[in-house]
Order: sequence, then structure tokens, then C-alpha cells
Amino acid sequence: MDRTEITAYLRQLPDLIEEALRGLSNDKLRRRPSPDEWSALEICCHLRDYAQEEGVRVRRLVEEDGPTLETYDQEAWARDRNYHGDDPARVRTALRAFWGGLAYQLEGLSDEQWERSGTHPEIGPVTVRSRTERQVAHAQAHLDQLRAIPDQT
Ligand code: NI
Repeated sequence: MDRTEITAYLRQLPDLIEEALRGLSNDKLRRRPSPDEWSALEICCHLRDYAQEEGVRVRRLVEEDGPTLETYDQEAWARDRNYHGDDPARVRTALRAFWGGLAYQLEGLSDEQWERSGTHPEIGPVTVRSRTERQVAHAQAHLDQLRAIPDQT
């Protein structure tokens, strides 16, 4: 994917999520496939917070010289931010806002900024470009999970 395709995909993500969730009741959105797996709602909250966190990472890569990025504990966020109890309608609105915002942020970067680099403590050297490629792969993996949820009870 080139730069334009990447940002177009990220901008389109809320629509793809919407499509994957079509027809699922709130009850179903909250259902966990197994006790240690996330429900659709929890995955959506995770994608919401991921978009926000990636926005911070991209900003740091662009504005600082070779920053070391923060990591976070996604399971702790799910628990502490009560993903399970969140309101699906508000989460959908937030997904739209945050992924739209991230796409907007990325679209505004120069080609030089797109190659700005830093370090991810677990991954090693990263650039804005490599982060966006990871964002796409990460979103695709979670979309596959959402699409696999049967819409019949
Ligand atoms: Ni994830």
C-alpha cells in the first residue's frame, strides 16, 4: 500500500467496522466468545483507544528527535476504562472521530515527516510510515474478528 492507500483505508475503517457489526444487537455486541476473549464492543473500544494512542505516537515521531515511544497494557485499559460497560452508540461515534482524526493528521504530513523515526521499546526502530502499515494490519486483524461474529443467535 502506498501512502494514499494507507490513509484512505484508515479513513474508511469506521465504515468497515459499521458494516461488520450490522445487525448485531447490543446484547450480542457485549457477548464474549469465551471468558478470556474480547466482545465486539471491547474490540471497538480497543480500536478507539488505539487510534488515539497512535495519534500521540505519530505526533511524537514528527515533533521530537528519535523519541522512545510509550507502551501500554491493553488488557489493563480494557478493565480500567470499562470497555465492557461502554455505550455502543458513543463508541461508534468515537471510532469515527478518532480514526478520522488520525487519517487527517497523517494526510497533513510532508513526505519528510512520513519518514521520521523513533524507537518502540518492544519492536525496535519505527517510522511514521511503519506505524501506519502496522495500523492497517492491526485494524484488518480486528476486522476479521468482528466479521467472524455470527449474526444469528
Ligand atoms: Ni489489537
